[in-house]
Amino acid sequence: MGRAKVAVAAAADLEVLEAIKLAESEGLITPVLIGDEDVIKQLASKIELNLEKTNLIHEPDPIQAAHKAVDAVVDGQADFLMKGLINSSDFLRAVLRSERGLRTGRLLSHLAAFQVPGYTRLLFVTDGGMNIAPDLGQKKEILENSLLYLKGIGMDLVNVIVLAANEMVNSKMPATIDAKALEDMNRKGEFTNAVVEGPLALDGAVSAVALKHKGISSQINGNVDLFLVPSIEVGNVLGKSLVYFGGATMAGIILGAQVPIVLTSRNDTPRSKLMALTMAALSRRGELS
Ligand code: COD
Repeated sequence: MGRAKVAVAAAADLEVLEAIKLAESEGLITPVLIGDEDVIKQLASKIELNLEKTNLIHEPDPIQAAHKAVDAVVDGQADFLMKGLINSSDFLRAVLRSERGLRTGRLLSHLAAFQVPGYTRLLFVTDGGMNIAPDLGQKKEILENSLLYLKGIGMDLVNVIVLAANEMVNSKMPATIDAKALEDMNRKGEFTNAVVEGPLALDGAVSAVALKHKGISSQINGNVDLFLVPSIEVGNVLGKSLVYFGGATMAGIILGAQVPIVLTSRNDTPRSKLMALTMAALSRRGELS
């Protein structure tokens, strides 16, 4: 695949630099580091990250660093973008700026991947990172973004559960109405490479035993690949629960922009950030295939 050039916004952070070091040594990336030069150099020497050949852009203000990182992508100096030590909303506003931003006309959305001990497949969750309270049309676009990405990395058929608190459509629970509508859209052929079922609660999505007990028939039968969640809070809490209670490793990227964008949480481990860089790098392979 070749190394991708990654512009890192507000790079003065130990875990971010550790992930960069790992990704560089795996041959995945070459970084362009934007942030406080002195702090970056100090942290780099602590972890023995060699910066001799690294393009370092001094910008101590995190928001300005995000803008300069977006500039680097727009000007062709970087292939994709990574969030460092900066608030997610501030970072995303730089991505969405109307002049020289990274919009494409599509909805941008977040896709997270989890390796969960005891669950035999990789589990994906969307959107727990960008769209706050998507309506039905936006949920459709969020699902399309994820399916496009997953097809690009080689998943020919994706088992999608549109998550809700139960299996019955209930007019007082809008998430159940949207879930049914998305299932119907798939039946009419509006999505490719997917089985889409909903509304369904989490237990039936991951356990054939739970389905049997509840008397629900499901083609997915407890083998969910992708959860489409009703709101950012559900996705965020689900993801953090998997990590903090379930010992999962998480990776997350933004889809739908001109380039893949690595959006990790400030508390993610270096390995988690490395996996997110890998997700972004794989997305380039998807574009090429
Ligand atoms: N895709 C494409 N365009 C968008 C999107 C999107 N997902 N969101 C907004 N836009 C466009 C709008 O159409 C508009 O033209 C412009 O951007 C501004 O839209 P607003 O007013 O809704 O923008 P903001 O700045 O108020 O909000 C956008 C954010 C992405 C900053 C906001 O949605 C946000 O804070 N999301 C949550 C991020 C977060 O905290 N994640 C936490 C987990 S890491």
